[in-house]
Amino acid sequence: MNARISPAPAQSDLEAFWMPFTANRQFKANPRLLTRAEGMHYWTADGRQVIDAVAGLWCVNAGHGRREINEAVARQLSVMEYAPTFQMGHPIAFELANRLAAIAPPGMDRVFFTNSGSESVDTALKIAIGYHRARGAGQRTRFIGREKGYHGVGFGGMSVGGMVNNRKFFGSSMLPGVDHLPHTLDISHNAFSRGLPQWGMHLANELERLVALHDASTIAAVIVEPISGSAGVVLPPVGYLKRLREICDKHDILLIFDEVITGFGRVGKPFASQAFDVTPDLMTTAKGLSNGAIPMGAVFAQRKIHDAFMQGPENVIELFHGYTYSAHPVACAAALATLDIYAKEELLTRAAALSPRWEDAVHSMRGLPNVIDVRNYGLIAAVELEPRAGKPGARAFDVFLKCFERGVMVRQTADVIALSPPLIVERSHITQIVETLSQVIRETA
Ligand code: PXG
Repeated sequence: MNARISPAPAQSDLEAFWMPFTANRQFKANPRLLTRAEGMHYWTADGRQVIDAVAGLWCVNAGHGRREINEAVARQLSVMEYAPTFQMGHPIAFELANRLAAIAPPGMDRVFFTNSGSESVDTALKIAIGYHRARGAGQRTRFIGREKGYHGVGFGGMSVGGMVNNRKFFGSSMLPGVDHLPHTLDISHNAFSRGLPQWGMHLANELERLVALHDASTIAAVIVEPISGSAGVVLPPVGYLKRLREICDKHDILLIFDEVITGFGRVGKPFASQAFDVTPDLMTTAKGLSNGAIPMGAVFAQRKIHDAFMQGPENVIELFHGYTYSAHPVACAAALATLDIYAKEELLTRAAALSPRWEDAVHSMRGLPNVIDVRNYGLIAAVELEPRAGKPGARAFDVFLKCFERGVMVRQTADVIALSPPLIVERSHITQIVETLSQVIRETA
């Protein structure tokens, strides 16, 4: 059955795995090991049931252990475990691209496959530069990202991202010519907003300032997350994304939405761009695309972007980019089965129906000790805590640990607790998550 890890592995058994984005020494002194998952739950190595309030890492949107996905993966492995997509093709890659195009925002019906969000971001940045070059504007190479943005950990994504810790350790080893918009988190104006904050649309006008500084003719694209997840859930003020779109259009700058977190139903529509009625030129996705079962990412492009590359001699490769595992057949099988589940269970719109109940539940935490903000949209929420003096992140980390001990897995970044449950979440789960978190916050000085 399940690969069991012994309930109390020796410290030495944990040393070889250098864990990502983890306080390795702290973890290995006190490991939190997950060994089984089904539906809304994980089970720990010592047999405790833990409710998953973050869909793994914002990816298991259809819940854990989905039989249809597992069977599709097993079937594909037995038929053809691998086939290249460089100068070759296999049918389900085309089927998947068509299925994705059918749920995509208007006109975004060309799909480039990757294996992760980070790869999707680097791919989109390269397509943006290549697009301008193909149209005779090869000097447009600059990118505008945003403070607090998270676009993965490749050099491209790190450069346009705005998470200080993800940047400072790597010095100046980043893409040249990148500038950043200000972030839109302002608790002094927007604390405890329900849904999108009313204040802050004008922050989009900072793009005009950056265009004036660098000149539009040097800028390839603006990249933002419609809602930032990793930075602790940062919402776009009402009207903000539309304003970014207008300014980009005015200056012939491409707009890239990084929907790695917001894609595949998280905000009540298949994609955030549909929820916010703003269509980008390129859209990066991963995570929920394959329900986290097999790694996969995809970049959606407006047809005009794709078509700009389709010139010159027909025997010449148009885009010098791709991965050995682009459109890996097993990942395609997992994604197709995932899309079937999303369609059958109407999961890509379920968050819209649940979000009023979700909003009420999470805002019940207003007034608890040290809670300085609660923010929400779709099936996303964040509770921000007052940092302990001189110890940023310590209070929220304690809350994260205690929640896990009490059977609720949440995410913590700095002093923010983020929630993003699988889209199959029921009312009783929401109650359990919020009651446990509330109790823990009350007990955590
Ligand atoms: N873009 C966005 C918007 C993301 O959220 C990536 C790109 C990179 O994806 P990969 O697949 O390369 O990791 C992400 C990843 C968190 C958390 O808890 C968020 C991510 C990853 C890990 C943790 O907020 N997002």
